Amino acid sequence: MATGYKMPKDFLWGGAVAAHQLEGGWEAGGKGVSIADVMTAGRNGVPRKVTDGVKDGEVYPNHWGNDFYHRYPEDIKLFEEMGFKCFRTSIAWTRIFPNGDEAEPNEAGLKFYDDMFDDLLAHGIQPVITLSHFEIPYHLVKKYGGFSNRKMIDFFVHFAKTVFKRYKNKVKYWMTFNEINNQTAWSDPHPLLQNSGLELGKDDNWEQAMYQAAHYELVASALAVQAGHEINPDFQIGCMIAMCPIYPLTAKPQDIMMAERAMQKRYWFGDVHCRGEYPAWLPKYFDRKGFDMDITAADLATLKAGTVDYVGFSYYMSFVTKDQGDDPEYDFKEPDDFVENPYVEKSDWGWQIDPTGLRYAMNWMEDRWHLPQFIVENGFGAYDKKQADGSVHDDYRISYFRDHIKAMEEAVALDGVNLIGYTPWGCIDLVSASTGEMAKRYGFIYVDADDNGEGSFDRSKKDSFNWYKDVIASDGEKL
Ligand code: P53
Repeated sequence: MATGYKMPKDFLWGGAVAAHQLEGGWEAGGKGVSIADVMTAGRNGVPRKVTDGVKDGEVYPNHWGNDFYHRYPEDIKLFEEMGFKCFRTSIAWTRIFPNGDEAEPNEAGLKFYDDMFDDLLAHGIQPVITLSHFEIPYHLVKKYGGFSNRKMIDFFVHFAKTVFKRYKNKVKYWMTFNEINNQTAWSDPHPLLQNSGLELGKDDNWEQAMYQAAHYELVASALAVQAGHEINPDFQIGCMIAMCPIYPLTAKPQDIMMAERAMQKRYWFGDVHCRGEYPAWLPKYFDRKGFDMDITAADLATLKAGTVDYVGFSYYMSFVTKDQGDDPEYDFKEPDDFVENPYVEKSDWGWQIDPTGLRYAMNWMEDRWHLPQFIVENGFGAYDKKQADGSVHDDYRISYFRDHIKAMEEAVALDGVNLIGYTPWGCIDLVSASTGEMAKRYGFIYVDADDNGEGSFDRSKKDSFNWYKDVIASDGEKL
């Protein structure tokens, strides 16, 4: 057993999920159709399909998730048993505004979260809430083109204000847009739809569309931050960044410059969220590319006035850039310009395992953004094997967590990073965002369901359950 550093008593140990990946109940209580509801099941290496509406004969795993909608009281008891201080989930936008453009919210949807949050609080667990986690109402995609349309700012802010007011005495920690920077990989239609509700055609300029959508999201986020602070000055409202640090290929100076540009391209979203300003290189880039952006002076003032209170981020892996040749523009393009890192291992899904990268990233963000940090996702997706006696021996998951928690504690104890909490991803097995599989499991809690939604959906503890329970009970010392 390794010994870690003790974390402060008020450190928020917990777990993380997102509504569309575990709730199921996709039509329950008047819920509308979200983009996740029109995504079919993919597989490792096989992308999910997006259908034009919900079609007969297709498999839509988010329609049932892990059935948390009906089973959450049992799950919350298990979270309490592990010692969770907090539970990160999202509010499914389509439970509150089924189409997204209604004036009045859906009371049944609001009531579902009231009840669930009350149950969490009764078990000593505080909810940590993401407003938009890959769950844009499908109607907003079809009618308005998602975040290609400035009107989306109003729809999002209306949604945010509605839930801020309703849960102002139940939720303190909020985040606006989940992994807003995943769409850096703009040549892939999947993140464009998940992040921004964009469905683009052959003739569209996908890269410009990504920057424009992200701009509207950043303005919407800044308006939500301001509104939230008016509704309850104690709110802590963060951004949510997918942090995968990007390393240079070698010590060759051009490789260093390439990695710097790659980091700028992946993390400018955080610069705007945290500093309220576009970084210097980006307007130059827009000019060079000939992007005619709709960014007004009023928008820039809004961004400045709506900076976030903390940096929420996910951490799974790191990347490496390839040799850029002698191009002085360093036009890094994700993911084409990534190469494999020979110094690290990979998961079965090719995600590079790099605990030191977590400590590196925390230092990098501390130096750049000077804000408290909250690790709101970290974890290991793996094929688990349930034994005849019902046990799951997931020592590989324990080993991933041990190494990453150790790196996190070093960043706090040795480097002075101000860290609020740690919520491992998919603390209970749920549907994978990228592949739609149930087989890519992250949980401490096993859910008996397969990729087609067959199974009892019964819950059971994996070996990692008791391991994480001991970590929390020892304030992170017993790893
Ligand atoms: P899955 C890509 C890269 C890093 C994190 O991912 C990502 C993604 C998009 O899938 O997503 C986050 O389920 C996301 C969660 C997601 C989790 O990481 O693809 O915030 O919704 O489930 C793990 O293995």
